[in-house]
Order: sequence, then structure tokens, then C-alpha cells
Amino acid sequence: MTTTVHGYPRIGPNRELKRASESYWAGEIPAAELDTVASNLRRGVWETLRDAGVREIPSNTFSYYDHVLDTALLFGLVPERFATVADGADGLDAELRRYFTMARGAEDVAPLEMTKWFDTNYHYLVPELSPRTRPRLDSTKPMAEYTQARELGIETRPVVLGPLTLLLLAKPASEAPEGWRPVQLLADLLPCYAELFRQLAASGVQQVQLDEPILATDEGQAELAALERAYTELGEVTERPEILVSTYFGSIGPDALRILKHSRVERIGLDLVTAPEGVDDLAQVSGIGDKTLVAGVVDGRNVWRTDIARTMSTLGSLLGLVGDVTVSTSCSLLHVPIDVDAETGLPAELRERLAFARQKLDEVVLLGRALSAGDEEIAAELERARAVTDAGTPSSFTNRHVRERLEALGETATRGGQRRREENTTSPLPPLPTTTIGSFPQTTDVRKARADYRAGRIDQSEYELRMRSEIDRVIALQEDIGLDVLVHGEPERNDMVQYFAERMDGFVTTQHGWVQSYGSRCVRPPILYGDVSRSGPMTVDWITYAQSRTRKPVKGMLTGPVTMLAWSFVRDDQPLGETARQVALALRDEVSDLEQAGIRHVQVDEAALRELLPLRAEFRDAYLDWAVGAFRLATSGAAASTWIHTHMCYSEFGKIVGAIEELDADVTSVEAARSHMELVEDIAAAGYGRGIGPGVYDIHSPRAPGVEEIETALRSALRAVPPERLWANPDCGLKTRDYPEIEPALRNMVEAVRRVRDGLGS
Ligand code: THG
Ligand code: ZN
Repeated sequence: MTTTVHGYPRIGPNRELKRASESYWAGEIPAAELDTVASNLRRGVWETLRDAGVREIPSNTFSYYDHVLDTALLFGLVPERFATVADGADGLDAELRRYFTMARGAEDVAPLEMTKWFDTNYHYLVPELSPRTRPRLDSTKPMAEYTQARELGIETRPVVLGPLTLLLLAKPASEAPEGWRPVQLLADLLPCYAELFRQLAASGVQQVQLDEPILATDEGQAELAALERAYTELGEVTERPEILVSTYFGSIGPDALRILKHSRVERIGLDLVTAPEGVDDLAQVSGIGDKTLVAGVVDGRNVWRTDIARTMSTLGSLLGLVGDVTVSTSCSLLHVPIDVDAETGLPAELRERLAFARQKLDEVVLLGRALSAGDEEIAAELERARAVTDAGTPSSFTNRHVRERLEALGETATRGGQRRREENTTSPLPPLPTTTIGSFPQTTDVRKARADYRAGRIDQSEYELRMRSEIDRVIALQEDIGLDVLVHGEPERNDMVQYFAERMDGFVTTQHGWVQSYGSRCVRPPILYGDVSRSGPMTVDWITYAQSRTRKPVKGMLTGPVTMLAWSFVRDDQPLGETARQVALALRDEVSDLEQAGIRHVQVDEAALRELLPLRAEFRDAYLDWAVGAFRLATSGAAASTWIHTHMCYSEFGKIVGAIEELDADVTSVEAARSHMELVEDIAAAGYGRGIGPGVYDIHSPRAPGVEEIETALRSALRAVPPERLWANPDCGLKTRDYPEIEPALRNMVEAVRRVRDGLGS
């Protein structure tokens, strides 16, 4: 019996890595200084784990940007366009320059694509492979981190992404022939893992962890032959550390488990939080013999304290099925904030129910001790832990009024007949209307005004004055550019989810609860802990002010229920669908208030609709059912003359086109620039009959698109969608961009639309 975790947050308790890497990118600090920060962060993590009493400590969980990129570099999987980017630099500087160029791009070199890490809010960089790729062990990072820890007297277990997950998350490079798949490189890649094992063993490493979360997906399940081949071959390497194959984010099922059981790997990690059925899977394969099970019983993705009694009984049920048990977290703690003790503003009743990364270490250690010993001291600690979870949801977290209203509404608001938009004849829109997704660049002045207000340096009326003058500017700019449906630009919001969470009961926001989203970018997910309600209008003043400054229509901007849930930590004492309905009800009231105030366009963003889609196809219908229902509950009260818009981030919508139709929104804007309007064709092929705004250019690219380029995109979309249903917009919000970038881009977009419209008359 021992204890471990799969990984720990690497950004630092005060986001030290963010500050240092951004300074390095800006040329403000040399590579050596960034390296020192990184080295201190690693030491901090190992010492924290050791001091908490965790027995087996992971290493190589640090990353300057992303662990998938690290693994690609470990095996020399570098596309040719990056080969010469660091010419002229040397040593560490050259290494970091190449690394960060792969992550962020450079003037004339496109970065690797970034996409969601499974169903989390973390993003990884997608390796690009082709038949020409020659994998080779090309980095000493795992050995170096191990040695650094060892010099501090801390024995660690290097963590490396496993071969199956690495290959299945990669994509074919553009030069790869049609139909070629990265998994075809398995045979070339395995010897590199074997060589890594030999070097690790030579450094003194006793145990290595290979992460294979892909086994929780249908894609991984379809490749069990590759899994078998990989771990048979790796198990037979003679000079190697013990191998832990770690899985998480869902069940791997009995077939994959059987393969691992019959391989020579010594340990298997299962996520028993997301997939408690792992215990049944173990029984179904008649146990895993004398192999050790690394039991992921402390939730690595949510912030609630572990139910110690229930977990003890789960661990008890493993007896006889496994050789030994290691108590662990369900996945890396990368996805939770670091320390709840840093939060001073939380209500006591909530705070005692929370465990961030640091507190989860204590839970793992407590469970480990409870299973091995039974002394008095532990009995008292166990009692304290149990008292909280046994008490259930406090009555102060519930709101009877909300529950009664939802019950009274029943299914009608979500399942009733579809809204039929009626043309508003007083101010018709031109064909191919132009708009933006909602946010405009957040200038230094805007950020400063928000910070000044928060810190009490300016009062509310001064704050409102500054926000209104920003809105004036944004409206005037949009009129000048000639856009048709305007937005107020969202200067009052830092993060949209945080903004609404601060205005709804049932949510709290944290002061320091940062979680890495990608690279140096972090978010502070709110905590949805109780029944959700709105105490008053949340956006109406800003939108009506903006509308008062123009005769063009201004869109009201709301964040949809699924996205509010996806980007928050959510209560786990009731089904997500029920929680989503509560958020939806609050939004329904907001839509109604916006209409009362004369707003004719309302956008309810569901940026994360695709993200929460279950990893396994069998669970998708049930998810889409509540997700769509919640959206319709939020929007179905709108008048027939009100335009309902929605926006979704990220392409590959193939799997949810049907659900998009069901949302019953009048217009959906989506990312499409990078997928060359393929999406539009998918959507048309699926018989989608509503408005669609395929992003006509990629806002993440620093290069302004030319008029002809946008015109071409629009004309290709027109082959699939008639002009009265086609909208022109950028592919995402403009919050993270600068004015010098967006202004020419938007002007070119409007000009391109004008040219296309001119051709329509004839
Ligand atoms: N909000 C939330 N989650 C998200 C996004 C979001 N997940 C997906 C996607 N958008 C991730 N994108 C970003 C983009 C920018 C930033 C974070 C995630 C960002 N963060 C600031 C930083 O790290 O400096 C901090 C922002 C703040 O002050 O709140 O720039 O839009 N919830
Ligand atoms: Zn978007």
C-alpha cells in the first residue's frame, strides 16, 4: 500500500511560469533566467508532495508550455518548417526558441495546431506526422528532471505520454498521403521508448509512468491491437524501470484491461472517479493477478472533498482483484487550482467542502494511512473528513423558488414547438449581414479601469463613465467600418464565465484559483456550488447604453448554460442537466429583460458545446439532450421578432450538426476559417436550415486577411448556403487581439461582402 498522484499544477502558486515565459518572449529576461524559474518550480512541486507525505512522486510533469509538445520533441517529431527557426541562437536559447516557435509560431512560421485535451479546458499542441517522420530519442528532459530531483534527495517516477495516446492525438502532416494515419508509425516509435527506458534505467529510475488516456475514448478502443503490440514489446525490454500504464478520463473497459493484464507492465492506473465501473471491469477480467492497481479515487478534475467512507469501501472492494493498491488521484491535478487556503473570501460552509491540489494530497495520504494502519490519530482525522461529506448539501445552498419555477415550467419550455422567427419589416437586414462575435480588444485603458475599480481607486460612477466612453468608441468604429449588427464590445468583462458567475447566486469566484488553459494562459473557473438564480439584470444597462448610441441593431451577449458549466467547477450532488436548467432559467429572464429594453438581437454563446461532448459515442445522445434542452429553455421565451444568435468555438462539428439544428437558434457563428468552409458543406449536407456565420477568417492569425481571400471564402460558402441565411463574421471573439490587427481585417470583410452582394442582384 502506497500513495501517489499523476501530476501536479506546473504554472506555480503565483503563476510564476506565466510571468517568466511572457517576459522571455518579450525579450525582457534571458533564457537562463526562465530556466531558473522553471527549476525552482519543479523543486517546489516535489518538496510540496514530499512534505505532504505522498510516497511516490512524479517528475517530468513540468512543461514550459505543453506536455504533448514535450513528448513530440522527446522523440524528435519536429515538422520540417521548424528545423531552422533557431539558427543564429545557441544552447538553451536555441532550444527554447524552437520550442516556443512550435507552440506560438513566428512571423513566417505557423505554429502547431492547438486543440482541447480530451473533455477538459486544457489545450495541447497537435504533433504533425508523416511517413517521412523518423522518430528518435532526441531529448534528455525526463532524465534531467529525474536527476534534479534526486540531487534534492527526492526519488521520482518520470511521467511520459504513452505511444498510443501520442500517435492517436497526432495528425497527418499536410504532405502525408490521403488515408495515411500517424498510428502507422508505431513500429518506428516503440524502439525510441525502449531506448528511453534504457537511459532512464541507467540514470537510476525505478519506475516510469506512461499515460494512455486515449483508452477512455472510442478512438483508443478501436486500436486495441496497437495497444497490445506496444505493451507487449515495451514489457519485454530487458533494461527498464517498472512500468505504470496510467489511464484516466473514463473507463478503459475489460478488453483493454485484459491486454494490460497479460502484458508485462507492473502497474495499471484506473480512474475510478469518472468511471467507478472500473471495479466491475477488474472483476470481469478476474483481477490483474499480482500487478499493482494505481487506484484513481481522489477527483483530479473537480474541487470537492473526497467522500472518505465511500472511497474506503471502493478500495476495500479491490481486495482479491489486484496484487496491491496505490492510492492516487483520478488524473493529473493540472486541472484544479493549487491551494484553497489562499482563498479568504469563501463562505465557511463552502470552503470546508473544497479541496484544491494541495488539499487533495492530504486526502490521498489520509486514505493511504487509513488503509495501512488504524491508529487513534487517524480515527479522529477520518471522523473530521467524514463529518463534512456526511452532512450532504447544506440547506443554505438551495433555493426553493428556483426549483418550483423549473418544475412549473416542466418540459414545455424545452420541448415545445420551435420558435418561428418573423421578419422584422421595419428594419430588414441586407443579405449576407455582417457582425462580430462579441468581444473587442481589451485595451490597457480598459484593463486599468477594471483594476482601478476593483481596487477601490475609482468609484462606480467613474468606472461607468470609462466603460461608456469605451462603448462609444467601439460603436463608432463599427459604424465607420459599416457592420450591420453591432456589439458593445464587452469592456466590462474579463472572462465571460467569470462575469456571469459573479452575477448569479449559487456561484462563487476565487481570488487565486488559476488553472492552466494553454501555454501561459490561465483561467479562474468559478465554483457552482448551489442552486443558481439571478438577482437582477446582468447585462441590460451596458447593452441599452450601446443601443442608445446607434440606429443599427446592437446584439445582447450572454453565455449559455453548457458553457457556464463547462468552464466552472460544478456541484456533483445532482445531474449536470438539472444544474444546466437552473442556469438556463436565469438566462431566460435576462433574454426577456433585454427584449423589454428594446434589444432585437440576443446571442447566447455556447462556445463549449462540443467540448463537453462525452468521449464515448454511447453517452452522447443523453448529453446533447440536456444540453440542447437547456439552450432552448434559455431562449425559447424570446419573441418571434427577436433574433437568437449563438456562437461555438472550434471546428470538427461533424458529430453535433444535428444538435446545432435542434438548438433552434436563428444564426450560429462558428469557427470555419481554418477548415476551409468544409463545415458549411457538412452543415448543408445535414439539411441545416437556419442562419450560419462560418468565420470568414482566423482571428488567431496575426496576419490581416485580404479582401479577395474573404471574398473567396464567402463565395464558397454560398455554394452550400443561400445568401439570406449566410452571415459574415470573424471566427471568434476579438478580446485577445489588438486594434491595429482587427481594424483592417474587419474593413476587408465588409468590403468583401459588398463585392459579393453586388454580384447577387444580377
Ligand atoms: N474563458 C474560459 N475558458 C476558456 C475560454 C474563455 N476556455 C477555452 C478558451 N476560452 C481558452 N482561451 C483562453 C484565452 C485567453 C485566456 C485564457 C484562456 C487569457 N487568460 C488571462 C491570462 O492568462 O493572462 C487571464 C484572464 C483573466 O484575467 O481572467 O488570456 O474565454 N473560462
Ligand atoms: Zn469562439
